[in-house]
Amino acid sequence: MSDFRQKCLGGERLIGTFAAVPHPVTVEVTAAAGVDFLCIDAEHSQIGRELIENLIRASDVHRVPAIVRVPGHAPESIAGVLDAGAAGVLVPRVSTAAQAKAAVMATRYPPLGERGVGPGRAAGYGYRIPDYLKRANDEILLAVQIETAEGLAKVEEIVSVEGVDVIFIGPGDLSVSINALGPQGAEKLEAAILTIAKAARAAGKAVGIFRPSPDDVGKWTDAEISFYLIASDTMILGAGVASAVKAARSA
Ligand code: 3PY
Ligand code: MG
Repeated sequence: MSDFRQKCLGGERLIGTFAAVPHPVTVEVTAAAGVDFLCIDAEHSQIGRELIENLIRASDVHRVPAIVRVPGHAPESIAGVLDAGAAGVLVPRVSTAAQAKAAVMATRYPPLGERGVGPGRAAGYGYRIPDYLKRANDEILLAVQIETAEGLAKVEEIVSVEGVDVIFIGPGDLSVSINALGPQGAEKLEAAILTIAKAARAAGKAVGIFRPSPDDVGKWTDAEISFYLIASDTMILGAGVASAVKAARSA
């Protein structure tokens, strides 16, 4: 098993961020800055399939595992990023056990799943297929997002799906889907997050969450959430520039 997957499954706290800027320089800078992993966001950024491989390569320069949030559930987009060398996938908007099972099938080679064999970067461009086949099922991380009202209602069936490693909570979509927006919805949203985290832990799954800032990581760690995506390169860049400019203006 890869160190990365082992740490995830063991519930070790891991801190990463989303890569949303479609350029390898940003990924290289982020990877060098000390994250435990990063997640290339192909769902909500304009990062296309051809660029993903170079972004993974940029992360590899600093030996930082790069997972990819795929745009949807299509097995071919999951296979494409794994062939490019991603350390795992984050599958958004998983609302049923059938969708979670399909993600397992797309991520694992037979007999565990239905991933197709090909000469991609992960398999040494075809020169190391047998070696890659031996280790891929063991090394690749599968995280699925629960972030809809349906997913919340069906949480027990989703967390029971064998082969899912991390249940990742998307509070933004969840708050919209269950109508828990803004400060008035905070209590409802928190209860939903805790319901998902508790069910996932009871089923032996690691739990992850997106947080826009690191401020409340301690609180969520107390709820046994261990896998964090904190903001994104665009959010951190904007906040850093704003704070430097503010400091300079008040000097
Ligand atoms: C959400 O909050 O909806 C997310 O998907 C965060 O990653
Ligand atoms: Mg979301």
